Amino acid sequence: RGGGGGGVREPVIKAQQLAVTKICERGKKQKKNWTTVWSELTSDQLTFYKQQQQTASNQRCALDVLSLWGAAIEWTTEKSSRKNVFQITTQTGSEFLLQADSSSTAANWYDTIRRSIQSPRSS
Ligand code: I3S
Repeated sequence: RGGGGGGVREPVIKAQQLAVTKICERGKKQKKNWTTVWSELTSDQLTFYKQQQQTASNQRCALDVLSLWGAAIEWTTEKSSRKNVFQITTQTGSEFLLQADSSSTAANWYDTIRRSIQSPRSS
């Protein structure tokens, strides 16, 4: 499988601006820091970029790459005062909160990510 680092890349299923904060990294609690990022979903991972566009100098730098293999997703109303927040917990014990002001946008991401988790491309 192509990882985030430059192997074969799966096609992008969904891409949009979302608010995200990592609250736990490999089991270690992180200080909450919401940022608006450009999120790209493929069948096996979610990648966050600072911006949508490539810079003139070809390579985009990912802020974070979240592997969906063995991940869990759930809505949460307790971990943030924001609305439309859902949490993704990775196999490696990292926790991300994702949020969109539009409930339909958030629900659409939730459903699409959940489908990717449930039926990853078997290649
Ligand atoms: O879960 P918390 O600690 O209430 O999260 C809030 C804080 O991270 C806060 O930052 P400071 O600790 O520097 O005040 C953020 O500004 C808030 O956005 C966080 O809460 P929400 O409910 O927005 O996720």
